Amino acid sequence: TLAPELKDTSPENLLAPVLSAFWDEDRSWTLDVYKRHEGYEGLRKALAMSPDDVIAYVKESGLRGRGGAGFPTGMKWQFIPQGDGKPHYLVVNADESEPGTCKDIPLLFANPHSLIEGIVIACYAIRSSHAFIYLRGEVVPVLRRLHEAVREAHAAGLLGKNVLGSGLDLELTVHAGAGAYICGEETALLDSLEGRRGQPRLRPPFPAVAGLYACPTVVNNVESIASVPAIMNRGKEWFRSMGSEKSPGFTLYSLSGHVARPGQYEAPMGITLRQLLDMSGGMRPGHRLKFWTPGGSSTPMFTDEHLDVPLDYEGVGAAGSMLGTKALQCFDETTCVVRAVTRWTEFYAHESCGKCTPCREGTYWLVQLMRDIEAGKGRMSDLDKLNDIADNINGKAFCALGDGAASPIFSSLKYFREEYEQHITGRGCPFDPARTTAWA
Ligand code: L3W
Repeated sequence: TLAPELKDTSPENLLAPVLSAFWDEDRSWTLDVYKRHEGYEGLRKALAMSPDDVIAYVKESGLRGRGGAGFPTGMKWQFIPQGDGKPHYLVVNADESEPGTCKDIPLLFANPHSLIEGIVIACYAIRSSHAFIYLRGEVVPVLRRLHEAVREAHAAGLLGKNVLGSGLDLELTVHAGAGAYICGEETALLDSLEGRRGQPRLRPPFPAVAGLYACPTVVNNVESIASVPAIMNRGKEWFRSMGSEKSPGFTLYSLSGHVARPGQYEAPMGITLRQLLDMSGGMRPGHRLKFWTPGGSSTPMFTDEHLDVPLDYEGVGAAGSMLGTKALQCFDETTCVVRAVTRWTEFYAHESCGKCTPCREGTYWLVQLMRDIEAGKGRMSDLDKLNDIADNINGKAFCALGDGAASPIFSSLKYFREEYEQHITGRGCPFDPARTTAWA
Protein backbone atom coordinates (compact mmCIF):
# COMPACT_ATOMS: atom_id res chain seq x y z
CA THR A 1 0.00 0.00 0.00
CA LEU A 2 3.00 2.26 0.07
CA ALA A 3 3.17 3.02 -3.58
CA PRO A 4 0.37 5.56 -4.11
CA GLU A 5 1.40 7.56 -1.07
CA LEU A 6 5.02 7.59 -2.09
CA LYS A 7 4.14 8.83 -5.55
CA ASP A 8 2.81 11.93 -3.86
CA THR A 9 5.98 13.69 -2.79
CA SER A 10 4.38 16.05 -0.31
CA PRO A 11 6.51 16.00 2.85
CA GLU A 12 4.01 14.16 5.06
CA ASN A 13 3.96 11.27 2.58
CA LEU A 14 7.67 10.96 2.18
CA LEU A 15 8.15 9.22 5.48
CA ALA A 16 6.77 5.79 4.53
CA PRO A 17 10.08 3.99 4.79
CA VAL A 18 11.04 0.52 3.59
CA LEU A 19 14.73 0.05 4.41
CA SER A 20 14.51 2.08 7.60
CA ALA A 21 10.95 1.03 8.50
CA PHE A 22 11.64 -0.26 12.01
CA TRP A 23 15.11 1.00 12.89
CA ASP A 24 13.77 2.53 16.10
CA GLU A 25 12.06 -0.66 17.28
CA ASP A 26 13.49 -2.49 20.29
CA ARG A 27 16.12 -5.04 19.14
CA SER A 28 15.43 -4.18 15.51
CA TRP A 29 18.54 -6.12 14.44
CA THR A 30 17.27 -9.53 15.53
CA LEU A 31 15.78 -12.22 13.33
CA ASP A 32 12.57 -12.24 15.39
CA VAL A 33 11.87 -8.57 14.79
CA TYR A 34 12.86 -8.84 11.12
CA LYS A 35 10.43 -11.72 10.63
CA ARG A 36 7.63 -9.63 12.12
CA HIS A 37 8.24 -7.16 9.29
CA GLU A 38 7.96 -9.43 6.24
CA GLY A 39 11.48 -10.75 6.91
CA TYR A 40 12.62 -13.53 4.54
CA GLU A 41 9.27 -13.47 2.67
CA GLY A 42 11.04 -12.09 -0.41
CA LEU A 43 13.47 -15.02 -0.23
CA ARG A 44 10.61 -17.52 -0.16
CA LYS A 45 9.15 -15.94 -3.29
CA ALA A 46 12.53 -15.90 -5.02
CA LEU A 47 13.18 -19.58 -4.24
CA ALA A 48 9.87 -20.47 -5.92
CA MET A 49 11.22 -18.95 -9.15
CA SER A 50 14.11 -20.11 -11.34
CA PRO A 51 17.45 -18.31 -10.80
CA ASP A 52 17.23 -16.76 -14.28
CA ASP A 53 13.73 -15.51 -13.57
CA VAL A 54 14.98 -13.84 -10.37
CA ILE A 55 17.67 -12.04 -12.37
CA ALA A 56 15.11 -10.96 -14.97
CA TYR A 57 12.76 -9.78 -12.22
CA VAL A 58 15.41 -7.62 -10.53
CA LYS A 59 16.39 -6.26 -13.94
CA GLU A 60 12.80 -5.35 -14.74
CA SER A 61 12.39 -3.64 -11.37
CA GLY A 62 14.90 -1.06 -12.59
CA LEU A 63 17.00 -1.23 -9.38
CA ARG A 64 20.28 0.62 -9.88
CA GLY A 65 23.42 0.28 -7.78
CA ARG A 66 23.41 2.46 -4.68
CA GLY A 67 27.20 2.60 -4.23
CA GLY A 68 27.77 5.59 -6.46
CA ALA A 69 27.69 4.63 -10.11
CA GLY A 70 24.02 3.63 -10.49
CA PHE A 71 24.79 0.58 -12.64
CA PRO A 72 21.66 -1.62 -13.19
CA THR A 73 21.80 -4.39 -10.57
CA GLY A 74 19.97 -7.08 -12.58
CA MET A 75 22.22 -6.46 -15.57
CA LYS A 76 25.31 -6.92 -13.39
CA TRP A 77 23.94 -10.26 -12.16
CA GLN A 78 23.24 -11.28 -15.74
CA PHE A 79 26.91 -10.76 -16.69
CA ILE A 80 27.88 -13.79 -14.57
CA PRO A 81 28.56 -16.58 -17.06
CA GLN A 82 26.57 -19.75 -16.37
CA GLY A 83 27.76 -23.31 -16.87
CA ASP A 84 31.39 -22.17 -16.85
CA GLY A 85 32.39 -24.68 -14.18
CA LYS A 86 33.99 -21.97 -12.03
CA PRO A 87 32.84 -20.88 -8.57
CA HIS A 88 30.85 -17.62 -8.57
CA TYR A 89 31.08 -15.12 -5.76
CA LEU A 90 28.99 -12.31 -4.38
CA VAL A 91 30.95 -9.61 -2.58
CA VAL A 92 29.06 -6.93 -0.71
CA ASN A 93 30.89 -3.63 -0.54
CA ALA A 94 30.31 -2.38 3.00
CA ASP A 95 33.47 -0.28 3.07
CA GLU A 96 31.47 2.92 3.33
CA SER A 97 33.95 5.79 3.51
CA GLU A 98 33.02 8.47 1.00
CA PRO A 99 33.04 11.74 3.01
CA GLY A 100 29.47 12.51 4.07
CA THR A 101 28.14 9.03 3.34
CA CYS A 102 26.45 7.43 6.34
CA LYS A 103 23.69 5.09 5.15
CA ASP A 104 25.12 1.56 4.85
CA ILE A 105 26.63 1.46 8.33
CA PRO A 106 23.38 2.60 10.05
CA LEU A 107 21.44 0.12 7.91
CA LEU A 108 23.73 -2.74 8.93
CA PHE A 109 23.57 -1.71 12.56
CA ALA A 110 19.78 -1.48 12.70
CA ASN A 111 18.70 -4.15 10.25
CA PRO A 112 21.47 -6.57 9.18
CA HIS A 113 18.97 -9.24 8.13
CA SER A 114 17.73 -7.16 5.19
CA LEU A 115 21.24 -7.47 3.76
CA ILE A 116 21.53 -11.17 4.58
CA GLU A 117 18.17 -11.90 2.95
CA GLY A 118 19.24 -9.94 -0.14
CA ILE A 119 22.52 -11.89 -0.22
CA VAL A 120 20.73 -15.25 -0.20
CA ILE A 121 18.44 -14.11 -3.04
CA ALA A 122 21.37 -12.77 -5.09
CA CYS A 123 23.46 -15.93 -4.56
CA TYR A 124 20.54 -18.12 -5.60
CA ALA A 125 20.16 -16.00 -8.75
CA ILE A 126 23.83 -15.98 -9.78
CA ARG A 127 24.40 -19.57 -8.56
CA SER A 128 26.96 -18.73 -5.93
CA SER A 129 27.65 -20.79 -2.84
CA HIS A 130 29.97 -18.35 -1.08
CA ALA A 131 29.33 -14.68 -0.36
CA PHE A 132 31.49 -12.12 1.43
CA ILE A 133 30.69 -8.91 3.23
CA TYR A 134 33.71 -6.55 3.17
CA LEU A 135 33.03 -4.26 6.09
CA ARG A 136 34.82 -1.07 6.99
CA GLY A 137 37.09 -2.22 9.81
CA GLU A 138 36.65 0.66 12.22
CA VAL A 139 33.02 -0.09 12.95
CA VAL A 140 33.51 -2.88 15.46
CA PRO A 141 29.94 -2.76 16.91
CA VAL A 142 28.57 -3.32 13.40
CA LEU A 143 31.01 -6.18 12.86
CA ARG A 144 29.76 -7.87 16.04
CA ARG A 145 26.15 -7.34 15.04
CA LEU A 146 26.77 -8.82 11.59
CA HIS A 147 28.46 -11.89 13.06
CA GLU A 148 25.48 -12.38 15.37
CA ALA A 149 22.99 -11.98 12.50
CA VAL A 150 24.90 -14.52 10.39
CA ARG A 151 24.84 -16.94 13.33
CA GLU A 152 21.07 -16.46 13.73
CA ALA A 153 20.51 -17.01 10.00
CA HIS A 154 22.55 -20.23 10.07
CA ALA A 155 20.59 -21.53 13.06
CA ALA A 156 17.32 -20.82 11.25
CA GLY A 157 18.37 -22.66 8.08
CA LEU A 158 18.63 -19.43 6.08
CA LEU A 159 22.34 -19.97 5.45
CA GLY A 160 24.42 -23.14 5.22
CA LYS A 161 23.41 -26.42 3.60
CA ASN A 162 20.15 -26.62 1.65
CA VAL A 163 18.72 -23.17 2.50
CA LEU A 164 15.00 -23.57 3.29
CA GLY A 165 15.02 -26.93 1.49
CA SER A 166 15.82 -25.28 -1.86
CA GLY A 167 19.02 -27.17 -2.60
CA LEU A 168 21.06 -23.95 -2.30
CA ASP A 169 24.20 -24.30 -0.15
CA LEU A 170 25.52 -20.94 0.95
CA GLU A 171 28.32 -19.77 3.22
CA LEU A 172 28.64 -16.11 4.20
CA THR A 173 31.97 -14.69 5.39
CA VAL A 174 32.15 -11.32 7.10
CA HIS A 175 35.53 -9.68 6.56
CA ALA A 176 36.70 -6.50 8.26
CA GLY A 177 38.96 -4.21 6.25
CA ALA A 178 41.60 -1.98 7.78
CA GLY A 179 40.18 1.45 7.09
CA ALA A 180 41.48 2.44 3.66
CA TYR A 181 39.18 4.51 1.45
CA ILE A 182 40.66 2.92 -1.68
CA CYS A 183 39.35 -0.48 -0.59
CA GLY A 184 35.85 0.81 -1.42
CA GLU A 185 36.93 0.72 -5.07
CA GLU A 186 35.66 -2.67 -6.16
CA THR A 187 38.89 -4.16 -7.54
CA ALA A 188 41.07 -2.83 -4.69
CA LEU A 189 38.52 -4.39 -2.36
CA LEU A 190 38.97 -7.74 -4.11
CA ASP A 191 42.76 -7.52 -3.82
CA SER A 192 42.43 -6.70 -0.14
CA LEU A 193 40.01 -9.60 0.37
CA GLU A 194 42.52 -11.92 -1.27
CA GLY A 195 45.08 -10.81 1.30
CA ARG A 196 47.03 -8.37 -0.84
CA ARG A 197 47.58 -4.66 -0.50
CA GLY A 198 44.37 -2.96 -1.63
CA GLN A 199 45.11 -1.31 -4.97
CA PRO A 200 42.83 -1.06 -7.99
CA ARG A 201 43.17 -3.52 -10.84
CA LEU A 202 42.97 -2.61 -14.48
CA ARG A 203 39.41 -2.99 -15.84
CA PRO A 204 38.42 -4.76 -18.08
CA PRO A 205 38.22 -7.52 -17.19
CA PHE A 206 35.42 -6.43 -14.89
CA PRO A 207 34.81 -8.47 -11.73
CA ALA A 208 31.82 -10.10 -13.43
CA VAL A 209 34.31 -11.88 -15.68
CA ALA A 210 37.40 -12.18 -13.44
CA GLY A 211 36.86 -11.01 -9.87
CA LEU A 212 37.63 -12.72 -6.57
CA TYR A 213 40.28 -15.44 -7.08
CA ALA A 214 39.91 -14.70 -10.83
CA CYS A 215 36.37 -16.11 -10.79
CA PRO A 216 33.13 -14.39 -11.91
CA THR A 217 32.11 -12.07 -9.08
CA VAL A 218 29.28 -9.66 -8.45
CA VAL A 219 30.32 -6.68 -6.31
CA ASN A 220 27.31 -4.78 -5.00
CA ASN A 221 26.79 -2.04 -2.43
CA VAL A 222 24.99 -2.88 0.86
CA GLU A 223 21.93 -0.75 0.07
CA SER A 224 21.53 -2.28 -3.41
CA ILE A 225 21.38 -5.82 -2.02
CA ALA A 226 19.25 -4.83 0.99
CA SER A 227 16.67 -3.35 -1.42
CA VAL A 228 16.11 -6.68 -3.19
CA PRO A 229 13.97 -8.51 -0.57
CA ALA A 230 11.23 -5.86 -0.64
CA ILE A 231 11.25 -5.88 -4.45
CA MET A 232 10.79 -9.66 -4.51
CA ASN A 233 8.12 -9.55 -1.82
CA ARG A 234 6.07 -6.53 -2.88
CA GLY A 235 6.71 -6.69 -6.59
CA LYS A 236 8.63 -4.92 -9.30
CA GLU A 237 5.59 -2.78 -10.21
CA TRP A 238 5.42 -1.51 -6.63
CA PHE A 239 9.10 -0.57 -6.81
CA ARG A 240 8.69 1.08 -10.21
CA SER A 241 5.75 3.13 -8.95
CA MET A 242 8.23 5.18 -6.88
CA GLY A 243 10.93 7.47 -8.15
CA SER A 244 11.36 8.21 -11.82
CA GLU A 245 11.27 6.17 -15.01
CA LYS A 246 15.03 5.66 -15.27
CA SER A 247 15.78 5.83 -11.54
CA PRO A 248 12.90 4.00 -9.87
CA GLY A 249 12.38 3.12 -6.23
CA PHE A 250 13.25 4.41 -2.81
CA THR A 251 16.66 5.16 -1.38
CA LEU A 252 18.55 6.41 1.67
CA TYR A 253 19.89 9.96 1.59
CA SER A 254 22.50 10.95 4.19
CA LEU A 255 21.89 14.53 5.26
CA SER A 256 24.71 16.19 7.17
CA GLY A 257 26.36 19.50 7.91
CA HIS A 258 24.63 22.71 8.96
CA VAL A 259 21.11 21.26 8.89
CA ALA A 260 18.67 21.34 11.79
CA ARG A 261 18.20 17.54 11.91
CA PRO A 262 20.97 15.58 10.20
CA GLY A 263 20.53 11.86 9.62
CA GLN A 264 19.36 9.24 7.17
CA TYR A 265 16.24 10.11 5.20
CA GLU A 266 14.53 7.45 3.14
CA ALA A 267 12.60 8.87 0.20
CA PRO A 268 11.79 8.16 -3.43
CA MET A 269 14.49 8.75 -6.01
CA GLY A 270 14.05 12.14 -7.60
CA ILE A 271 13.16 14.05 -4.44
CA THR A 272 14.83 17.46 -4.24
CA LEU A 273 17.10 18.88 -1.55
CA ARG A 274 14.44 21.53 -0.93
CA GLN A 275 11.93 18.79 -0.06
CA LEU A 276 14.45 16.94 2.09
CA LEU A 277 15.25 20.15 3.96
CA ASP A 278 11.51 20.68 4.50
CA MET A 279 11.36 17.20 6.06
CA SER A 280 14.44 17.75 8.20
CA GLY A 281 13.70 21.18 9.61
CA GLY A 282 15.82 23.14 7.14
CA MET A 283 19.21 24.70 7.67
CA ARG A 284 20.17 25.56 11.26
CA PRO A 285 18.12 28.54 12.46
CA GLY A 286 19.14 31.92 11.10
CA HIS A 287 21.38 30.53 8.37
CA ARG A 288 21.10 29.83 4.66
CA LEU A 289 22.52 27.21 2.35
CA LYS A 290 25.73 28.18 0.58
CA PHE A 291 26.98 24.98 -1.08
CA TRP A 292 26.32 21.25 -0.90
CA THR A 293 27.38 17.93 -2.38
CA PRO A 294 24.79 15.65 -4.00
CA GLY A 295 26.86 12.48 -3.59
CA GLY A 296 29.72 13.07 -1.23
CA SER A 297 32.81 15.16 -1.75
CA SER A 298 33.74 13.21 -4.91
CA THR A 299 30.80 14.70 -6.77
CA PRO A 300 30.90 18.30 -8.07
CA MET A 301 29.36 20.65 -5.52
CA PHE A 302 26.09 22.51 -5.99
CA THR A 303 24.90 25.85 -4.62
CA ASP A 304 21.53 27.24 -3.50
CA GLU A 305 20.61 27.53 -7.19
CA HIS A 306 20.33 23.74 -7.30
CA LEU A 307 17.77 23.22 -4.53
CA ASP A 308 15.17 21.97 -7.01
CA VAL A 309 17.35 19.53 -8.94
CA PRO A 310 15.69 16.07 -8.84
CA LEU A 311 18.00 13.81 -6.86
CA ASP A 312 18.16 10.93 -9.31
CA TYR A 313 20.92 9.89 -11.72
CA GLU A 314 19.51 11.82 -14.66
CA GLY A 315 18.52 14.99 -12.78
CA VAL A 316 21.82 15.45 -10.98
CA GLY A 317 23.76 14.49 -14.12
CA ALA A 318 21.93 17.06 -16.23
CA ALA A 319 22.76 19.75 -13.67
CA GLY A 320 26.49 18.95 -13.95
CA SER A 321 27.19 16.61 -11.04
CA MET A 322 26.64 12.99 -9.99
CA LEU A 323 24.18 11.44 -7.59
CA GLY A 324 26.98 9.27 -6.17
CA THR A 325 26.17 7.89 -2.74
CA LYS A 326 23.44 10.50 -2.08
CA ALA A 327 25.52 12.06 0.66
CA LEU A 328 24.06 15.54 0.98
CA GLN A 329 26.58 17.58 2.93
CA CYS A 330 25.11 21.04 3.43
CA PHE A 331 27.23 24.07 4.31
CA ASP A 332 25.88 27.46 5.29
CA GLU A 333 27.19 30.97 4.64
CA THR A 334 29.63 30.78 7.58
CA THR A 335 31.73 28.16 5.77
CA CYS A 336 34.85 29.05 3.87
CA VAL A 337 34.68 27.04 0.67
CA VAL A 338 38.48 27.19 0.25
CA ARG A 339 38.94 25.66 3.68
CA ALA A 340 36.36 22.92 3.02
CA VAL A 341 37.97 22.01 -0.30
CA THR A 342 41.42 22.01 1.33
CA ARG A 343 40.22 19.45 3.88
CA TRP A 344 38.72 17.22 1.19
CA THR A 345 41.87 17.49 -0.92
CA GLU A 346 43.99 16.46 2.07
CA PHE A 347 41.70 13.45 2.44
CA TYR A 348 42.22 12.35 -1.17
CA ALA A 349 45.99 12.86 -1.00
CA HIS A 350 46.12 10.80 2.20
CA GLU A 351 43.93 8.04 0.76
CA SER A 352 45.57 7.88 -2.68
CA CYS A 353 47.03 4.38 -2.94
CA GLY A 354 50.01 5.64 -4.93
CA LYS A 355 49.65 3.15 -7.75
CA CYS A 356 49.24 5.69 -10.54
CA THR A 357 51.23 8.88 -11.04
CA PRO A 358 48.45 11.36 -11.87
CA CYS A 359 46.64 10.65 -8.59
CA ARG A 360 49.69 10.12 -6.35
CA GLU A 361 51.55 13.24 -7.53
CA GLY A 362 48.54 15.34 -8.51
CA THR A 363 46.74 15.12 -5.18
CA TYR A 364 50.02 16.00 -3.40
CA TRP A 365 50.40 19.17 -5.50
CA LEU A 366 46.75 20.11 -5.10
CA VAL A 367 47.20 20.01 -1.32
CA GLN A 368 50.28 22.28 -1.47
CA LEU A 369 48.42 24.87 -3.54
CA MET A 370 45.21 24.70 -1.54
CA ARG A 371 47.07 25.07 1.78
CA ASP A 372 48.96 28.08 0.46
CA ILE A 373 45.82 29.78 -0.84
CA GLU A 374 43.90 29.05 2.35
CA ALA A 375 46.71 30.48 4.45
CA GLY A 376 46.85 33.68 2.38
CA LYS A 377 50.12 32.79 0.66
CA GLY A 378 48.67 32.10 -2.78
CA ARG A 379 49.09 33.90 -6.10
CA MET A 380 46.51 34.56 -8.77
CA SER A 381 48.37 32.22 -11.15
CA ASP A 382 47.76 29.40 -8.63
CA LEU A 383 44.10 29.32 -9.63
CA ASP A 384 44.91 28.31 -13.19
CA LYS A 385 47.53 25.93 -11.84
CA LEU A 386 44.89 24.27 -9.64
CA ASN A 387 42.62 23.81 -12.64
CA ASP A 388 45.51 22.52 -14.69
CA ILE A 389 46.61 19.93 -12.12
CA ALA A 390 43.03 18.78 -11.55
CA ASP A 391 42.69 18.48 -15.33
CA ASN A 392 45.77 16.26 -15.42
CA ILE A 393 44.23 13.92 -12.84
CA ASN A 394 40.65 13.85 -14.09
CA GLY A 395 40.05 10.88 -16.38
CA LYS A 396 43.76 10.02 -16.35
CA ALA A 397 43.99 8.21 -13.04
CA PHE A 398 43.73 4.45 -12.61
CA CYS A 399 40.42 4.61 -10.75
CA ALA A 400 37.67 7.01 -9.68
CA LEU A 401 39.59 8.32 -6.64
CA GLY A 402 41.48 10.73 -8.91
CA ASP A 403 38.29 12.06 -10.52
CA GLY A 404 36.86 12.47 -7.03
CA ALA A 405 39.82 14.62 -5.99
CA ALA A 406 39.45 16.82 -9.06
CA SER A 407 35.68 17.37 -8.65
CA PRO A 408 35.68 19.75 -5.66
CA ILE A 409 38.51 21.79 -7.22
CA PHE A 410 36.72 22.28 -10.53
CA SER A 411 33.31 22.96 -9.03
CA SER A 412 34.44 25.30 -6.26
CA LEU A 413 36.46 27.34 -8.76
CA LYS A 414 33.44 27.45 -11.03
CA TYR A 415 31.03 28.76 -8.38
CA PHE A 416 33.33 30.51 -5.89
CA ARG A 417 36.36 31.79 -7.81
CA GLU A 418 35.83 35.18 -6.20
CA GLU A 419 36.26 33.65 -2.75
CA TYR A 420 39.58 32.11 -3.81
CA GLU A 421 40.65 35.52 -5.13
CA GLN A 422 39.72 37.18 -1.83
CA HIS A 423 42.08 34.78 -0.01
CA ILE A 424 44.87 35.85 -2.36
CA THR A 425 44.27 39.61 -2.49
CA GLY A 426 43.43 39.82 1.23
CA ARG A 427 46.35 37.52 2.13
CA GLY A 428 44.15 35.45 4.39
CA CYS A 429 40.78 33.92 4.99
CA PRO A 430 37.90 36.44 4.83
CA PHE A 431 35.92 34.13 7.13
CA ASP A 432 38.58 34.00 9.78
CA PRO A 433 40.74 37.13 10.09
CA ALA A 434 42.97 35.28 12.54
CA ARG A 435 44.05 33.05 9.66
CA THR A 436 45.84 35.71 7.68
CA THR A 437 49.48 35.91 6.64
CA ALA A 438 49.52 39.70 6.36
CA TRP A 439 52.06 39.50 9.18
CA ALA A 440 54.40 37.29 7.16
C1 L3W B 1 30.71 -5.73 -16.44
C2 L3W B 1 30.95 -4.00 -17.99
N1 L3W B 1 30.55 -4.90 -15.38
C3 L3W B 1 30.64 -1.41 -15.55
C4 L3W B 1 30.28 -2.61 -13.38
C5 L3W B 1 31.56 -2.36 -12.60
C6 L3W B 1 31.01 -1.73 -11.32
C7 L3W B 1 29.78 -0.98 -11.77
C8 L3W B 1 29.95 0.50 -11.94
O1 L3W B 1 32.77 3.66 -9.15
C9 L3W B 1 31.47 5.56 -8.46
C10 L3W B 1 32.71 6.38 -8.65
C11 L3W B 1 32.83 7.10 -7.32
N2 L3W B 1 30.90 -5.32 -17.71
C12 L3W B 1 30.79 -3.08 -16.93
C13 L3W B 1 30.60 -3.61 -15.64
N3 L3W B 1 30.51 -2.55 -14.82
N4 L3W B 1 30.80 -1.72 -16.84
O2 L3W B 1 29.40 -1.56 -13.00
O3 L3W B 1 31.14 0.76 -12.60
P1 L3W B 1 31.72 2.23 -12.74
O4 L3W B 1 33.06 2.08 -13.39
O5 L3W B 1 30.72 3.08 -13.44
O6 L3W B 1 31.85 2.81 -11.27
P2 L3W B 1 32.75 2.35 -10.02
O7 L3W B 1 34.17 2.12 -10.42
O8 L3W B 1 32.09 1.22 -9.30
C14 L3W B 1 31.73 4.08 -8.30
C15 L3W B 1 31.38 7.24 -6.94
O9 L3W B 1 30.85 6.00 -7.29
N5 L3W B 1 31.19 7.54 -5.55
C16 L3W B 1 31.28 6.59 -4.54
C17 L3W B 1 32.22 6.58 -3.60
C18 L3W B 1 32.23 5.87 -2.33
C19 L3W B 1 31.44 4.88 -1.91
C20 L3W B 1 31.33 4.48 -0.49
O10 L3W B 1 31.95 5.01 0.40
N6 L3W B 1 30.47 3.50 -0.24
O11 L3W B 1 30.70 4.23 -2.77
C21 L3W B 1 30.83 8.80 -5.21
O12 L3W B 1 30.49 9.62 -6.02
O13 L3W B 1 33.44 8.34 -7.40
O14 L3W B 1 32.47 7.28 -9.71
O15 L3W B 1 30.65 -2.71 -10.42
O16 L3W B 1 32.25 -3.52 -12.39
N7 L3W B 1 31.13 -3.61 -19.26
